[in-house]
Amino acid sequence: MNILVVDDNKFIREVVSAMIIDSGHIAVAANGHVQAMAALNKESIDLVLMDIEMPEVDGFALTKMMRKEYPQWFPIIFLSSNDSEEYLTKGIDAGADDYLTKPIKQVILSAKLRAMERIAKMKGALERANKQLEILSSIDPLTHILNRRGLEEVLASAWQSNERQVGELSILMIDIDFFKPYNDNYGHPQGDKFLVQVANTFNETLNRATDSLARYGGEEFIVVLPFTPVEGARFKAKELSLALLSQKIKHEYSSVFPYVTVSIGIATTTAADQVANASELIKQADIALYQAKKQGRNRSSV
Ligand code: GH3
Ligand code: MG
Ligand code: MG
Ligand code: MG
Ligand code: MG
Repeated sequence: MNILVVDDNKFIREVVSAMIIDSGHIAVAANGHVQAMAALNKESIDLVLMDIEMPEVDGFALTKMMRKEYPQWFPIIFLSSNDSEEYLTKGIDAGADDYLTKPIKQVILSAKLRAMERIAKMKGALERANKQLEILSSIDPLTHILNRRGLEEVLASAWQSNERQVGELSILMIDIDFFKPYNDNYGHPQGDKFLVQVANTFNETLNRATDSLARYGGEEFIVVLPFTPVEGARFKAKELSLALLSQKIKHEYSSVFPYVTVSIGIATTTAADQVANASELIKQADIALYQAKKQGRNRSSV
């Protein structure tokens, strides 16, 4: 751990720092609130050992200041020569996690550091698990692409940068043609396998880092194309349907083609136009998709 020792007394800073180093940690010393806050800003500090009696800002106030400025928790342990109950209570209430008295013994400090390190590690594991959950909640378990929730996040941020940068933003809504008869005849498990294949094919065909692919519904996909005007979106739609078609996935029950095809609805917005928000854009793509279906499927429509 990187341990910050805050004490106005140079001798104590040195003695405590030596103990920290002996316990296998790294010591960073600060003589008061200015140096302490600067250290927190500059380096990654895992734990703070805090003196109480200091000129200008005392340890209680500095602890409160740290808790206010840094919402990310790190352990703060008071190290004071005052062993009164009042000080201990005040210290814990100011936001500290433990209270030790000076002079401190190496073994005690070392043990307390180990205990805090254990808590900090648990907190780290919890944060990583939360982050993993957050990611998982945006992913479709079947195809491993973004789900509807993931799409909403991606589209919201694409929408925001579109407004700021006055670029153009397009989306494609892709629906598989005659997928119900595909399922009914080849079986649902085969239908699922096919959906995975579609997702993989689309993913491989999308080569811009800014483009995103999501599973919007059962057999509906949405592609978000930032910085892409309508001509680009049309081109991308063509590319995606050709990529799928080139795989020649047999579909004897399709009325348009002996292979699986898709219909695509395209919607584009610019900074100045009439599409009010991201869900409006999806609505327009849905209308365009309906047109493509009505016009005979295996095509795209704006
Ligand atoms: P259209 O050409 O008009 O799109 O006809 P369609 O048969 O594809 O009709 P629709 O778009 O309404 O497709 C709905 C069908 O998609 C119903 C169901 O059989 C299939 N489907 C939806 N979600 C899943 C899924 O998760 N797995 C599988 N295997 N099939 C699904
Ligand atoms: Mg002091
Ligand atoms: Mg559908
Ligand atoms: Mg439909
Ligand atoms: Mg369909």
